[in-house]
Amino acid sequence: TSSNGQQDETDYFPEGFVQLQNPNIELMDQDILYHLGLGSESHDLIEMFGDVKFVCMGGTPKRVEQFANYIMEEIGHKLPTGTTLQDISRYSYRYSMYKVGPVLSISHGMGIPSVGILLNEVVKLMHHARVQDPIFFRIGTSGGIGVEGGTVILSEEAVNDELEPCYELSVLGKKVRRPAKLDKKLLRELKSLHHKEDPYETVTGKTMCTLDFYEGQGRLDGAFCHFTEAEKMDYLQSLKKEGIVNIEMESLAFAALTHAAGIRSAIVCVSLLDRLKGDQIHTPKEVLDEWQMRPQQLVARYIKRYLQMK
Ligand code: R2B
Ligand code: URA
Repeated sequence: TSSNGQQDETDYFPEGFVQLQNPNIELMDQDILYHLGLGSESHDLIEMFGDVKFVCMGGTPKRVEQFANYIMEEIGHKLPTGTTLQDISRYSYRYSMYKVGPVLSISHGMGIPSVGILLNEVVKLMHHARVQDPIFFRIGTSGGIGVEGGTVILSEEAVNDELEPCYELSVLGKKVRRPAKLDKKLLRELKSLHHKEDPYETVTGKTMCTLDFYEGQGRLDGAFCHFTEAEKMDYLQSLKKEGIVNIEMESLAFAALTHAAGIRSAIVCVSLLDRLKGDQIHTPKEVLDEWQMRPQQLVARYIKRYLQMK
């Protein structure tokens, strides 16, 4: 650990347990993970989650439920007889969480605040459950820049709208900046799992994270727009020149908070459209559903390979 309390890529905590950078938690009788509907005294978190290795997050409850069913099939995991897959966080009415053996599949909602709250609680969950060296994935959707719809995009880093790889949060009224770094080795491994036969491309590049889907991503089709199409195109072209391949709304917090916690992580998104060609998502739902399986397939290949190597 370096003097600023951040870890670099290879410098993880002893024994791989997830440590909290907060002395208060150990002093509390119980830690309530409010938005997950769990607590460190009300639940046996070690028994429930101690065997977790992979945490996969996606925006919607439906997609993460689907991923849980898909990964169950892929890794050949059997639920105990008479039981079905249950949303562990159903009583929180906020996020959905499914567990399939070593894999947790959790919805994060839309935007930085939503994924940020979730990550605080999931990092604490990893700590309380004494999980060792977990790997986090965001499996998401995004708008491509010069990239066709259906393309899989692996993020090299997350940048803010000033193109800095930096997540900024106000703490006690002062801006705190944290590096939005992703794990380079994990990225290379994921890239290598693209198959030549896959009927789509898998590309890498920078991901821009915004606070809005419409004006904030230069769309002409929101309820508000005070710029021209030419200004929009200039802006998107300038992003492309800077190496930005896609735009979405969670990567900054996801990258920065996993990095700050010493957790290896990667972001795998599918592009829903090429923003250089339009703003609205016209593609039929069945096609979008098929596209959204692509990041899931790549992450499933990684998980399967990991479990086979064990
Ligand atoms: C991608 O898709 C959502 C907006 O439609 C947002 O959560 C994101 O990052
Ligand atoms: N998600 C986004 O944030 N932007 C898009 O254009 C598509 C999905």
